[in-house]
Amino acid sequence: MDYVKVERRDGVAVITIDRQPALNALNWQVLDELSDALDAVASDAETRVVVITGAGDRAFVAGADIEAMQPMSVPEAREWAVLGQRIFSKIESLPQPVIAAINGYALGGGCELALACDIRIASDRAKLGQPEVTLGITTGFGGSQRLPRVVGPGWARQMILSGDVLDAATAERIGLVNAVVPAAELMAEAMKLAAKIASRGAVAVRLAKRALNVSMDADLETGLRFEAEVFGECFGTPDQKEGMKAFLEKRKPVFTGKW
Ligand code: DAK
Repeated sequence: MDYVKVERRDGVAVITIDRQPALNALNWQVLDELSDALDAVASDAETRVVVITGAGDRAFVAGADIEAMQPMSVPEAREWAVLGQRIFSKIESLPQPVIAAINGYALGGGCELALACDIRIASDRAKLGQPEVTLGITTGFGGSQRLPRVVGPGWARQMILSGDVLDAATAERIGLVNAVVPAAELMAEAMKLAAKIASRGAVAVRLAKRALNVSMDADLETGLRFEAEVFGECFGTPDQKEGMKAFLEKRKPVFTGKW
């Protein structure tokens, strides 16, 4: 792959988007490669957590590629939006939790990529926004749907309708990112959190992600039914037996992650 690198370390897969001359902007090839990388980690039982970041110190992803989009016809733009949405939905429904380590500009499609992740940690140099209206277009990779779910309707409307770009501190204040850390510590902090999640019961973590996803779309009754379902499923796993036994024996659990 030319633009997307995957490194695996201690149960954590780090996916790096590396197209630095264009501030890691997403063109067809980057999206294709990202899709392949996601398929590979999704089916890798050893991977407990995924971290997505951008190469270099300037950008996470500065958006969909404006040069590639500029000449698009209406059907081509629709196809482009569907492709991007399909890949970002793949992130959302990946079995493992995904952490976005936002190391710089996360604009347009870059902000939408981060929104499809479960957790967002930003460097103090990050800038986030949905500037599509400044280019005469709407969001196309899920921003109008996921941003309000993350920050609420008020800030989502302000960001998407104005195109304003937020600094990291404001993004943290409105809940767009979970934490802001010094740029030099970003990957270490993201990996620390990833390692913590990777140390938990892997089946429980995967099922919890599924239940959280259901909470975004289903009514409460359906969501509660689903929660009862996955809660029950945990009790068929060795990790539930071990986790509770270890608690009662006042020791650390040794999880296997087996179903
Ligand atoms: N696409 C292509 N190239 C980009 C880019 C982008 N999004 N962002 C930056 N670059 C390129 C620049 O053109 C420049 O290339 P060269 O001139 O060196 O060849 C290089 O990266 C460095 O950028 P700058 O020289 O501009 O660097 P600065 O530090 O001065 O400025 C910046 C950094 C991030 C503030 C600036 O580059 C910028 O404003 N970039 C555009 C950010 C942006 O507007 N992003 C949102 C893109 S729109 C849809 C599907 C998807 C989407 C929408 C609709 N449907 C199909 C409906 C998604 C849309 C977007 O993401």
